[in-house]
Amino acid sequence: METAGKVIKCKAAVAWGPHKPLSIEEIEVAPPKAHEVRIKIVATGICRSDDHFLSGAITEIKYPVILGHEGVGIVESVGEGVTDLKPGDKVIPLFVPQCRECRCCKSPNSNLCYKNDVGKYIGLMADGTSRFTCRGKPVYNFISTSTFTEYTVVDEIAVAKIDDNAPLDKVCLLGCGFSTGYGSAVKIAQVKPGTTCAVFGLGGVGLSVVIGCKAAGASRIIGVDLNSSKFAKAKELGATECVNPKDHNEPIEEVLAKMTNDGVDYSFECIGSTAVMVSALMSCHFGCGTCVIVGVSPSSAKVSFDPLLVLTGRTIKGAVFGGFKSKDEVPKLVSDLMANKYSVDGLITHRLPFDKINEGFRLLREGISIRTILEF
Ligand code: CND
Ligand code: ZN
Repeated sequence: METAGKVIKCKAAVAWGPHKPLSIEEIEVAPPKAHEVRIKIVATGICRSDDHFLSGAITEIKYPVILGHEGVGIVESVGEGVTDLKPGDKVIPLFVPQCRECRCCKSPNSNLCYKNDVGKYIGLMADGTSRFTCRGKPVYNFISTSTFTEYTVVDEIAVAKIDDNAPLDKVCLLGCGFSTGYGSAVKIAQVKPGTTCAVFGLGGVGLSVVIGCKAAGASRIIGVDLNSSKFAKAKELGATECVNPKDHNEPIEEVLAKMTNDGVDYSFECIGSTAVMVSALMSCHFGCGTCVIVGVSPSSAKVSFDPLLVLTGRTIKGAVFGGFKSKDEVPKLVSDLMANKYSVDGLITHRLPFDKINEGFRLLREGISIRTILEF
């Protein structure tokens, strides 16, 4: 392409600090260095995790930064040494990379590549530098991806090539929300047919857990949310019942215990509230229940619970990105979507032009949207 090797000037939503709206700015995106890939982003979703940084709930991140981690795009150019991608390839950036060399990548039981930036928030390429500048200042990247920009640069271990015919206006959700929720049910909990599940938090992630529980053959899927306007959609996607804790005087774990003969087989926390994490743990059966933590909690949050809860036989576990080994498994998730093995249509409630990104965040904060897809 004629832009290869040159600095590209383009539009991006820059976060200059917490508690401020994103600012649409012209930025410069440097060409990819060795083992890096420059991508033209076509569509990106807004996930609650992006909002954790804007709202100041997670404080470790450095500014200015370009957020966004649920995107899809087309390779513009590749740096030296990149052998598995070429300009024109359709790709999904991966917020959990897969280097295939570290202990996690070599273990069948982990997907958290050592080269991930989740929780560390260093915000730089593998070589320790940034490819973005705005108004003469370097701009940090976000968990190996940065998709709130027309062009981004990622390390080759943080991008997966997908089918040439993939529907780009949908598959961006496989970059985070859908895969995270679906994998939490089918891969981390390994929900079995005929079982009972409770899903706390019916946003894009929780509803994807619902889709996963249904696909796995659960016979009861109980949605739990403080916002009852989420219930219709949850039922459409597979929830068999929904409960609003506000409608009950007893704690939600007691309500669920009564409904399920002493507790569910699997509970999922998809909110990021430490109080709900404990409720979710107490909601699963004392002898054979499994609780999966999916939500991301604020910086310095701590969970405390009676150890007897697990001593009696409960299991508590968690995962990022649904436990999927990203570079290997995202292309398969895309193929399965194209083969109609599942659908993400129900998760997409809004579409907006990229410039309306702050409106997209408002819809999420006010509990109106599930996923807004921003299109360039
Ligand atoms: P979203 O905000 O859309 O959904 C959260 C839902 O929880 C909303 O429907 C709320 O009404 C509901 N809720 C809030 N508080 C309570 C409560 N106390 N009891 C019951 N319901 C409540 O968020 P999302 O679906 O985009 O993301 C959910 C979480 O998952 C969030 O913490 C995000 O950061 C995290 C996440 C994790 C991962 C991962 O890899 N593990 C990846 N992406 C996002
Ligand atoms: Zn996410």
